[in-house]
Amino acid sequence: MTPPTTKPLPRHATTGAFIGLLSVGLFLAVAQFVALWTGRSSAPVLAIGQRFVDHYTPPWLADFAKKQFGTNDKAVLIVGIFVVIALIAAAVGVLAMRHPEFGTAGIVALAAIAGFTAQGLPDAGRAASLPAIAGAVAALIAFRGLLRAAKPRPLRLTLDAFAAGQRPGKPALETVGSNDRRRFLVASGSAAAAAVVAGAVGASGSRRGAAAAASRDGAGLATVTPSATAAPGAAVTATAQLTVPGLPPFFTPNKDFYRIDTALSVPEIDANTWSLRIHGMVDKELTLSYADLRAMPAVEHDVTLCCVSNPVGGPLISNARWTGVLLTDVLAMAGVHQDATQLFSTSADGWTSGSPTSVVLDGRAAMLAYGMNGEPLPIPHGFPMRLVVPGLYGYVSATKWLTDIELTTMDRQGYWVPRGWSQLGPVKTESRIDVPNSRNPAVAGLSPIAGVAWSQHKGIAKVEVSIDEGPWLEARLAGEDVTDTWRQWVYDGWRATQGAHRIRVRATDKTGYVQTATVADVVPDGATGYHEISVNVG
Ligand SMILES: Nc1nc2c(c(=O)[nH]1)N[C@H]1C(S)=C(S)[C@@H](COP(=O)(O)O)O[C@H]1N2
Ligand SMILES: [Mo]
Repeated sequence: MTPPTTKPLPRHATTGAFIGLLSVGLFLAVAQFVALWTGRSSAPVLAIGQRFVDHYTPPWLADFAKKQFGTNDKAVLIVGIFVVIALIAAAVGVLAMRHPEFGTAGIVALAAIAGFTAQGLPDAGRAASLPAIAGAVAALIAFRGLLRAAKPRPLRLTLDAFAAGQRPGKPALETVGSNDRRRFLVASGSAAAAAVVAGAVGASGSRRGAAAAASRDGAGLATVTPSATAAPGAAVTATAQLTVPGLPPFFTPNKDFYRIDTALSVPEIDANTWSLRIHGMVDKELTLSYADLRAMPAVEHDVTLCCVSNPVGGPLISNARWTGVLLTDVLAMAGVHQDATQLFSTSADGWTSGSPTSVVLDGRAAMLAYGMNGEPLPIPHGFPMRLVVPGLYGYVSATKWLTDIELTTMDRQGYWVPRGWSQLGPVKTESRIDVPNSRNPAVAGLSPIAGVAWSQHKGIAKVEVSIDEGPWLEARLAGEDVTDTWRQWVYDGWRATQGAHRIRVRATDKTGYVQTATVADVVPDGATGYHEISVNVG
């Protein structure tokens, strides 16, 4: 007869893996719950993920992830971290069935990694390691309890049993029965229920988030006096909008505005406690509050923002009317030194960006923006304050959740520069075909071809299309709002015939430069080549 204490390994292993998963699940859930007070970014998975993004992602991997998953790359990373943690938890759980020290050590190690990582993040509060500590305490209690519950209870021996040859610590087969199973079910069920409740409440939002949202709701937007308005206003923008079904609106609604940043959890900033520091090569260092900036003369300006990693024909471009103050007005108060060649900006989450002062101070409407399309800056787009510089890609200019501006030289490198991207990022003259598309297909007969073209701060002079390798045909341009925005175009002379067709587009900017046909990747300074679509006319 096999001794009753040595249960067959599979069951043993399954129980161990289950205990490991449950303990770590409780760890993560309790940590998430405590992060309600310490900020979302201090929750272990987000903290570890953020650290990974900022420090351990080689350019090729970032590039691969972007190409493979697009803007879902963050979700993929978070799921990946969950999977890795779960696998380790299960493996350590199996080991811990025989050597409980492994389980204890595993939980302590996870807490140490998560705690130090959270504490090391740029926007860490003083208590950023608290979620990990609380999670570890809960997980250790659960782990010990589950382990105890999983072990069969030593038999209380009767004299009869003793006489029958049983010995303490060696329970007979029938004692590893329903009582023990019930005990384990109750223990694991309680742990699971606690994890679900803590996790669900913890995922519902944070105190910081609520404070940020409340200060945003209370922010309102200044009424901009026409004389201070840098944008020409509604009369002109009306002609900037063509009425072609399927063409994106001239102003991108905030909810549809593309979003790109490295933040796994959006910085949640209370405008009432926020401040902007301006320092470096200036006469007078400044610290400005949100109220200080809101009290300055407001400007409105229309700027089309685009991302350097937008592929030819891609969606990472949007247009908005920004409200804010002119950067030059703010910098004039600080007094920028002649030899300061770079405006280096930092966000609350430690992201950095550098723009040449020769660009931001050349008279264009570079601004500190707090309004977007008539509402306070949405939190994902940088509330309470961001930079917007017409003519530069976002990665070298458009710092969201801005907290710091340093006037310095070109020696300092912004976030993306050591990761393989160019230090200078002027927007390239580009064009895109939006119509026809799957919802607005080409039809036999007169069928419009339409899209957008952009060359921020230079302006678009001409757009041409070529059908089936034919000659370049000039499109009709919508009215120009300002040179800092994209410009809609339509070619309405195409008599489509049944069958397959290929359409290409190219733009010419107001400097006379014709968009290049040379195909270039997005790295290091923006994609080039003609956008080409194939259509089937049924
Ligand atoms: N703090 C912060 N600001 C940032 C970024 C970032 O990762 N972090 N990304 C930049 C990039 S690459 C772009 S293209 C724009 C995008 O701005 P949007 O998300 O409002 O469209 O923000 C810029 N500002
Ligand atoms: Mo970008």
